[in-house]
Amino acid sequence: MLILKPADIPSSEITPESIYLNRRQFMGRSLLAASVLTIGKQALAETDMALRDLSFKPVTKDKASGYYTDETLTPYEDVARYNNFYEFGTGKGDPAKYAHELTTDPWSIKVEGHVEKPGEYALEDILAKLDIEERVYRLRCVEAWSMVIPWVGFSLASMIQQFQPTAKAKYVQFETLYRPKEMRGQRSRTSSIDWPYVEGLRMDEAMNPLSFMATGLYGKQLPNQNGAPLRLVVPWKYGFKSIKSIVKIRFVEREPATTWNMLQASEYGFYANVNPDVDHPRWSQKSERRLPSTLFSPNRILTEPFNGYGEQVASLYKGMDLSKFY
Ligand SMILES: Nc1nc2c(c(=O)[nH]1)N[C@H]1C(S)=C(S)[C@@H](COP(=O)(O)O)O[C@H]1N2
Ligand SMILES: [Mo]
Repeated sequence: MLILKPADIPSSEITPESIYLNRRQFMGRSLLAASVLTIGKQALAETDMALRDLSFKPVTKDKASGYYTDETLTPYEDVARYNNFYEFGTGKGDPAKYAHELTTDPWSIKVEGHVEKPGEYALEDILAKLDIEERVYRLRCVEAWSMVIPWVGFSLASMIQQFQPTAKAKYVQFETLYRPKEMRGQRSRTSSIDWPYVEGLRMDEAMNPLSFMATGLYGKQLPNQNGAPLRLVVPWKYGFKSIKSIVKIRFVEREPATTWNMLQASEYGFYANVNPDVDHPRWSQKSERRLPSTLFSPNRILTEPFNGYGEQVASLYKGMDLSKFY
């Protein structure tokens, strides 16, 4: 395959970040092709190259909103190759290897429960009414690694408003696609997860302006392994709350069941707010490995309460004992 590189950038400097920053000056597609091919994983390269450019309002570089951080972005290849998406296997490399088996078009979302406008919506009809924007968020996995990712999408609140929840809607539950034919992890007999993957938020958490639905990252459509075509991003909570490939949204009165909580309630609570003071029973949560992280440069940093978004969200939990509601 032909590898195109713009002559004026030394290949050593073709990082996903420089691609991202230069995409409007150069031919974005050939640059992406060059960088992805150097990763060496042919299957990923081909599927990622086919990802469409999205149009969106670039992030405003205002840190006070929480929508932006100037920390170094995690390179594209780490974001798209080191994943948790158990529907495709439990290894960090499995989603990038197998998620291309999933078809994401057509896609629709079922909306149920306490809403004025329940029904099944085609994803493009939902998107047509929303302002697509960019957010640069930290994502902190419960396994104590983290990334900084430039997402593209829209606020969860703006989507929820379309469905007009009633006063009885106290929580919202999300459900991932169940399609074992295309999701090999769902066919695995050793998996202990009771599919489909489900997650949930309290209504005020869902309506907080930081709660985000992503349709893309690094200016492109979401790679399947990152939860295409639509996934949640809740930056102050552990990564497992950020459910991928959503097909159902249900508005309910009581705290809904969530996958990791059902699997091991003593380790994974409903709230799952990032909290360096509450250790996971099997490991500390005081610090994290910011990816890329290697044996020789582990890039370990201290974890902040609410993943650094305390100013925006701490008030949601006023009066709650966060070691009890972990
Ligand atoms: N449906 C589904 N969503 C999921 C998961 C999963 O296994 N299945 N893993 C979660 C976990 S543990 C993390 S850390 C993030 C990882 O998102 P990323 O791979 O885009 O970085 O996705 C979350 N969403
Ligand atoms: Mo995670």
